[in-house]
Amino acid sequence: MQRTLVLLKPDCVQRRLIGDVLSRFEAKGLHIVAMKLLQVTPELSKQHYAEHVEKPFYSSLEEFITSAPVVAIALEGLEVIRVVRDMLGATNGLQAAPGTLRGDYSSSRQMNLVHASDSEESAKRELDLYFDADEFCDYSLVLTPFMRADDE
Ligand code: FUP
Repeated sequence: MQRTLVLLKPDCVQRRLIGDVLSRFEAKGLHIVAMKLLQVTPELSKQHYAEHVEKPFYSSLEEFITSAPVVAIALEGLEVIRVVRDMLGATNGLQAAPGTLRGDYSSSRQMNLVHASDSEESAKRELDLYFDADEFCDYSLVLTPFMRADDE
């Protein structure tokens, strides 16, 4: 079982697509174990996008990610890091396949609606950035026996 950090970015919040995007994760059977609306500060942006801070596009990226609140979500599931990245599609909405979230809702490289961790290492680092340990809810879903077999 894995956990991943998902951010519904300012474009998602402003375009009132929170419900649509969340419903895709729920329909897929992923387990929401933490969730909150928050304002990303320039400091948090620099921590989150540490690998991009020196890149030419960083100032524009920081301006965007701090421009409105985001929804931070911790999702749990089998192979959830890869599953969610596959659901998002390519980084650039213009290249993302139809049927993926970015393919269906984004026509931009920057305003691509949703962020998701890309490895176990980044998932742990990013979950720690957005959530305290006591913000994770430990509960089971009554429908789990209808979502996957015991040996999966
Ligand atoms: P991803 O892993 O899909 O989130 O994409 P990257 O880590 O490559 O990029 C991080 C964010 O920077 C993406 F949301 C898109 C944004 N970006 C720009 O705004 N401009 C660029 O030139 C490249 C990436």
